[in-house]
Amino acid sequence: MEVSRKFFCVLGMVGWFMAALVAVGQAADGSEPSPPIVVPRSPDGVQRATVILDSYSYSPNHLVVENGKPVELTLTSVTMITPHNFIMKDSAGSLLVEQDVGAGRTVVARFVPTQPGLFPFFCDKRLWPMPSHRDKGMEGILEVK
Ligand SMILES: [Cu+2]
Repeated sequence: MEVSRKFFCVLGMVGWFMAALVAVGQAADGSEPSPPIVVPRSPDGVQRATVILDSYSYSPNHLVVENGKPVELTLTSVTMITPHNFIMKDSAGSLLVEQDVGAGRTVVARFVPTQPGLFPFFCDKRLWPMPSHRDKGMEGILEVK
């Protein structure tokens, strides 16, 4: 009797903790769509932009680049603990970027778009049992013209 009461008490606390985790996850929800940023071309022909990664957003989250020209994205994380990443792939396989960005780190992702179109990028990190960062709004669009 005593043992089972303790068991249910612990079960109740775990349940409460899970609910609190989910609530915190949802409170920090989503990035607003930012206006499209046309990425400028440097004299060396490289299209360079800086993207800030936070929990749970990319800023800017809509980049416009020219097809066939190299792109260099400086990915800067401003989080203290939470790791993020930057994933972009299209079904045809013309674009594949998978870049981890540790908390507080800056890394550079380089690629050359070979096909015009709209390519979503996103963070697929997740702290189980919470939704993925993408589900919480951490995504954006690369527009190749
Ligand atoms: Cu993330």
